[in-house]
Amino acid sequence: MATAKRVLRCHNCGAILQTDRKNDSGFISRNIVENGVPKIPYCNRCYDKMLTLNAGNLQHDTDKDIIKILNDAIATDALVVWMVDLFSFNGTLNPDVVKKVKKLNVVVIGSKRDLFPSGVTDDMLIRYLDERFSEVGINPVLIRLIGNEDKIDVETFYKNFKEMRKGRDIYLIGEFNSGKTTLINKFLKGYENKTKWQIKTELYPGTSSDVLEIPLSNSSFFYELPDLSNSTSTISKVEKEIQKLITPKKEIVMTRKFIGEGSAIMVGNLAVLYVVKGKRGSIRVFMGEKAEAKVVACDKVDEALASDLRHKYCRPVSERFLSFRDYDMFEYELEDDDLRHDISVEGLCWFSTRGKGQKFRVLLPKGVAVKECLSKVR
Ligand SMILES: Nc1nc2c(ncn2[C@@H]2O[C@H](COP(=O)(O)OP(=O)(O)OP(=O)(O)O)[C@@H](O)[C@H]2O)c(=O)[nH]1
Ligand SMILES: [Mg+2]
Repeated sequence: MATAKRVLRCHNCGAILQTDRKNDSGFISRNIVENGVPKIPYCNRCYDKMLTLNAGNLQHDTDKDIIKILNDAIATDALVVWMVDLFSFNGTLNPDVVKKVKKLNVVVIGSKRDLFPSGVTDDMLIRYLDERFSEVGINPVLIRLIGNEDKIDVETFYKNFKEMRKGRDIYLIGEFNSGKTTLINKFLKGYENKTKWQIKTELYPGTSSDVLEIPLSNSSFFYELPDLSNSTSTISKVEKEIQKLITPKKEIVMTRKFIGEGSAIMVGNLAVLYVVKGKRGSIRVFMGEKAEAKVVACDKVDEALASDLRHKYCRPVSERFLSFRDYDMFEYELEDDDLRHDISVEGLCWFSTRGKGQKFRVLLPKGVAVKECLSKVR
């Protein structure tokens, strides 16, 4: 009598899995099979494609006008003020812009301070910003935080910036929605124009971009530049309605999940954190008040992401991601250092846990930046 054997296929390309011919379709390493075929198996080729590693490979759109304007900032040794939204920011900084402003004095302002729970101190957030900028070679001369209720005292502003700008121009940069206009409006409330120039928005010479010019003296200006591209943020990948759901309006929500190997946390269909290796432990998820995080068995994630079922799982659900080809996957192995680490998805959420040598995978829409580093809140 013949014996029946189940034929395993790659979950992505459908090729029959085999361990002998490396260059043929369906090849899966023998050691993977020997350790027990994964419940949802992928051939090596498909698996490697999913593991597009690290932010360096991401597409950062750089506006040529901004680079042109920054070249002028360099030529005049100006001061750069770089605004980042403390919720969205995960250390992903546009490398072209970094390369330019590295040569200048940079002040970093973290906006939306008010969205953080009361236990979160300024020191924690300042240290986080300092670490993220230092890591790309920018050593900020000053880091400040600002929230909705904070006012800007123009006298103090002039005093604080006097030394750093040495009578020269200030260039304000930041991504879409980072709070630049809010900052400028606060500044203008106490501003008195004692110069011979007018405040105006003008086409910057040699570009097709409008730049707001506020005269600081007869020979120096405060410029607000157009938005830096946020092409690696979840915000830029989802529909307008979904943008509203993931952007916090109230205090950032922190939920705790106790999970271990074989379980995953889904934030709508926009991020999945799989625990591939590691004992049961606490994982904190920080996100906007309208997003939801749910625990699902790792082998049920694909089902939960399937179009007919996902609305049953959790919010927010974007209709733009229909199959796993629309996602990237990253893998992180934490050190066993007992320190608090974040795996942060730009513009959406961050997962925080103590390093105990766990292995995680993160699934997220193609092109969205994810980063692992010591925690924002620790
Ligand atoms: N909670 C909170 N919200 C803020 C803060 N600063 C800005 N916002 C909000 O964030 C959104 C964007 O702020 P803007 O000042 O328009 O940011 P921008 O960088 O000028 O953005 P665009 O010009 O639209 O690219 C607005 O809804 C603001 O109300 C803040 O400190 N706290
Ligand atoms: Mg603006």
